[in-house]
Amino acid sequence: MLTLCDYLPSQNAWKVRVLLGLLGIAYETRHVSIFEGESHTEAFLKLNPAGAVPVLGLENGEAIAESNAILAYLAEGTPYLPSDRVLRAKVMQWLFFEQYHVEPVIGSLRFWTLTGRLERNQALVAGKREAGARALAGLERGLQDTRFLVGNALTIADVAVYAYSHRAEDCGFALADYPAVGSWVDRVSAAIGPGYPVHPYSIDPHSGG
Ligand SMILES: N[C@@H](CCC(=O)N[C@@H](CS)C(=O)NCC(=O)O)C(=O)O
Repeated sequence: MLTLCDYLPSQNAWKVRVLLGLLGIAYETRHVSIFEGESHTEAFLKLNPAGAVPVLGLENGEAIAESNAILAYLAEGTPYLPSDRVLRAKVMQWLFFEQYHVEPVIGSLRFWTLTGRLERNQALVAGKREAGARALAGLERGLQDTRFLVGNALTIADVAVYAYSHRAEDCGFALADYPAVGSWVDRVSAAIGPGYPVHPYSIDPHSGG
């Protein structure tokens, strides 16, 4: 059986939970206490040299890290990752967009906001706010004439980009300023369905949240 090394408040891990659920794949969860340093032990660094969750452990002992790489692995051969070369490249385009413009920007600001780390990162906050607004504006432009990021149905591009962008209000962005993003958030939310809660940092006494 697959094993997911998980940390519940992580939206990177949330992406993987969602896709495993949509695909109906059974898996075991291994909770990793990242604020107690569990993702930086020698054993964990063998699974992911970057020392972060999520990591997907395969039946053959291999481990795959980086949330979007895990999504691509799981989605292979399913409608969530089209086989057409151009559509597939467009899915990749949004996965890379997410890892450059969304996760390290909105994800970091949200993390700092929800765990009381804004003050100590003050020097970076203005730049992140500007970059976050640029990311949402880019997403807004990308969603002008399409129901989902790539074509007319949910793909892993939507799951990945939605993970942090739909929570942008947690760190001070107003989704009402981005109407196409707002409608897409509703569509993705309906396509994913209930059953994938966003866990607050406050469930982890070590997080500061
Ligand atoms: N680019 C990575 C980011 C992974 C990441 O930053 N994970 C966080 C939780 S959201 C983590 O495990 N942090 C622990 C640490 O860096 O020590 C991905 O998409 O999977």
